[in-house]
Amino acid sequence: MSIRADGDHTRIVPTGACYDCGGRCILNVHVRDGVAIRVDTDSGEEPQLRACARGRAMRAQVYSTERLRFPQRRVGRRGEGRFERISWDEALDTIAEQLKRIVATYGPKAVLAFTLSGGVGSLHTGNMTLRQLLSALGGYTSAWGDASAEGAVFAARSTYGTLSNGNSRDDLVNSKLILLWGLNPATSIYSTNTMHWIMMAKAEGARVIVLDPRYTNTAAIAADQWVPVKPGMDTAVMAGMAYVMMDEGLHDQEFVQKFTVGFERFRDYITGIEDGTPKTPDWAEAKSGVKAATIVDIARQYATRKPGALIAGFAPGRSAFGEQFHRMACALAAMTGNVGVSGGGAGGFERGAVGPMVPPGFAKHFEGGPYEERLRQLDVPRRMQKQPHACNVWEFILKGTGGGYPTDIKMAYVAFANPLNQFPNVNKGIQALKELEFVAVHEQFMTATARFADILLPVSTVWERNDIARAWLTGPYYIYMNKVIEPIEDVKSDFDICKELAARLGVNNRMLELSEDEAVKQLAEAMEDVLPEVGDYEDFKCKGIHKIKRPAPVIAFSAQIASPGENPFPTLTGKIEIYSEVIAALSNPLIPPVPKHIDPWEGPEDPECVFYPLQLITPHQKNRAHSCFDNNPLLRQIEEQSLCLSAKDAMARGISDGDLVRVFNRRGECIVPALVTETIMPGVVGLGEGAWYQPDAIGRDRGGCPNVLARDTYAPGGSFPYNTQLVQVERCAGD
Ligand SMILES: Nc1nc2c(c(=O)[nH]1)N[C@H]1C(S)=C(S)[C@@H](COP(=O)(O)OP(=O)(O)OC[C@H]3O[C@@H](n4cnc5c(=O)[nH]c(N)nc54)[C@H](O)[C@@H]3O)O[C@H]1N2
Ligand SMILES: Nc1nc2c(c(=O)[nH]1)N[C@H]1C(S)=C(S)[C@@H](COP(=O)(O)OP(=O)(O)OC[C@H]3O[C@@H](n4cnc5c(=O)[nH]c(N)nc54)[C@H](O)[C@@H]3O)O[C@H]1N2
Ligand code: SF4
Ligand SMILES: [Mo]
Repeated sequence: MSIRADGDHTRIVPTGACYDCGGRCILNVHVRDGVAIRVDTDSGEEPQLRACARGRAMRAQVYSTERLRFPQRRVGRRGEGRFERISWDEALDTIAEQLKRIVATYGPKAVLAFTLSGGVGSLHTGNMTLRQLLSALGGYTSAWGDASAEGAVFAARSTYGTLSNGNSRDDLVNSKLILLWGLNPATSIYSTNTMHWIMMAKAEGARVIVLDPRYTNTAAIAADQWVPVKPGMDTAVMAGMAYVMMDEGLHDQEFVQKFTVGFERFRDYITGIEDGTPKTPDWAEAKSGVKAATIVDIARQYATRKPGALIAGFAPGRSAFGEQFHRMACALAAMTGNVGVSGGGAGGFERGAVGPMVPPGFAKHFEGGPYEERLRQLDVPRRMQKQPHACNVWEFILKGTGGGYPTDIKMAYVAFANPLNQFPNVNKGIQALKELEFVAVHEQFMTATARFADILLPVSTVWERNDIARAWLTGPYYIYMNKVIEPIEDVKSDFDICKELAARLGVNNRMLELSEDEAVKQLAEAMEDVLPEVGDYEDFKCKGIHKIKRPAPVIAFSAQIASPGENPFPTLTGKIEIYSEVIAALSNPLIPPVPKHIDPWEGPEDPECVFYPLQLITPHQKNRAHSCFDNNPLLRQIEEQSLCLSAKDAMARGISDGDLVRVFNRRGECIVPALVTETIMPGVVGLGEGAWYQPDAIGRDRGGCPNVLARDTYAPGGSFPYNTQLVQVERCAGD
């Protein structure tokens, strides 16, 4: 087994990967008499996969006194949070009965499966547990839309025909210029070792530019230049850069001619031939707050300091027209000839070619395909006819077929997710959850969503079961997540729960008939690359880690660039589609076929600014993985939940550092301490995502959950606009 003895009674169990936290690292857990007593991390061969603060605080997570330890049934009103202990039999019987009743009365589509990013491995995920069960029962409704990166997904599909657009991270050492556009890997990890490779690149002489409304940890550590940009206005800056390159003849005309389609139409937009407005640096300055001279300077740097990697972070894409940000980044990468070359970067979704997050069957659904299939992927209204968008799922529940949606939802089944906290518009979410006939939740903690359960089942953590994890986005390795300890008290894994429910419901499902070990092995087999790479499976389990050795970094599209005749891009035209025929067929002016800047709703030019003059962004925080770890006492000491605002905006409102402030808009309000700082640009405020929603007696959120304020309107291409919101802030009188 996966165990090394160290002389006394302590076993060291190699495991790793915590939550959907931005990384996947190695944890070596010391276990004595069945109790995890200490956590170590990778000290093996380079590059090491070393744990962050959160990983090192996992013991406090697993053994937290706040863990749910037994099944519970709601007493009191739904959402009130009053429960009584019941037996597993009673709990599972109730869920089985309700599922049967609802499916028999309304059909299987009345059951909404809420499974999000709580599952880290391969087996212990929504797809392999709850969705297997519900499929066997006849089906279910699920919402579509990737809360992280739907804008990047849209851009990658439409421009390149694949989500695997990323060079492996070790290739950064070959870059002469790195643009971190809305990216803060010192905090968000963004694949274990991203920061490591950025620092290695710097040591080799690379110049790093960070474009972010906040002066982040990454900017402080790595940036040669920090460029604050107004949220949602990044595409204007990019358009200004494109203008400079075209005007000064700095773009790579030969590359453009050979490998792209539609550059001329993009040029017509940029130069203003199309709409009468040239996208000059002055035009971009007026929108973005970035000086025209700076835009000229960055454009020249990116066009001449080659190769250059422009990494377009997911966050600016989580905005009103997020897909345009990512499409425009791809266009700039292509204009400068940085696609398919070492040290460059293509933009897009940037999943690495080796060790990506590819569950079985994923590639078939999301890559390439004939015209009709591509149209189906990009046509949001058409997708909405079948499936709700996760961004406005509460509206969908509330209105149902009466509001033109495809189904009436009667039951929510939640596992691996905390949607009330993590989806936009918490107050609407509360109304929606109250409307349902039945709510079942599997959870580790009493989260905002768990409080709305009728039946609440306690589940295991990653340390209490076996699984396999891949890298987060990119990285050449696999982790065998060995079970470290027996499950605490009376908790079960989601897999075991679904097996027991399948038996009660008398439904057959191949996956749910296997043992945990067999199921993990089968998934390893289904993931094609894993077994050939790891070789001896038992040895892989024993070591807990397999790092793939490669002679050189993997460069996305290198084959397409090396021999274009033989290797077309996986698009309809075989080229990089700066202009997309498929998008043009949508005939939606808000999704133009060439990338464009479109002023966001709730941006600096929205009339709502009179009432709510500040742009709110909701970054991911060092001390949490979304809402996970928020209640971890060790991590609480790292960062307090507070509203970040500039000294200028604070002074204008008579706010001092540490004062309690009220952040509000038409959708809700949060009361949190203010962090007055020079590290955020005036006009913009920041409230970290993932803080637990904690309403006080009159319904004001005291936890600082930004989704109380968030607008539940998805972008035309499907992005969640978490970073597009207007708010007002005022000093909070009284307590
Ligand atoms: N305002 C704002 N909101 C955001 C974002 C933002 O930037 N701003 N980011 C979005 C992004 S990128 C994401 S990915 C989503 C994440 O959205 P969610 O996936 O809903 O986020 P988590 O808070 O990680 O919730 C996962 C829940 O699963 C539980 N869990 C963990 N392991 C298990 C398990 O084994 N079984 C079960 N049953 N439960 C488990 C955890 O306790 C936790 O409550 O949030 C989105 N929300
Ligand atoms: N510590 C930590 N790490 C995480 C997570 C976590 O919860 N905690 N979650 C993981 C997950 S699931 C995901 S999807 C990723 C998300 O990773 P990201 O999307 O990269 O994370 P964010 O922190 O939201 O945003 C990165 C930076 O973008 C800036 N930003 C926000 N809006 C804009 C904008 O409009 N323009 C520009 N130029 N910059 C903007 C923010 O100030 C922030 O510094 O992180 C992963 N890593
Ligand atoms: S980045 Fe994620 S997997 Fe790595 S130690 Fe931190 S929480 Fe754990
Ligand atoms: Mo995410």
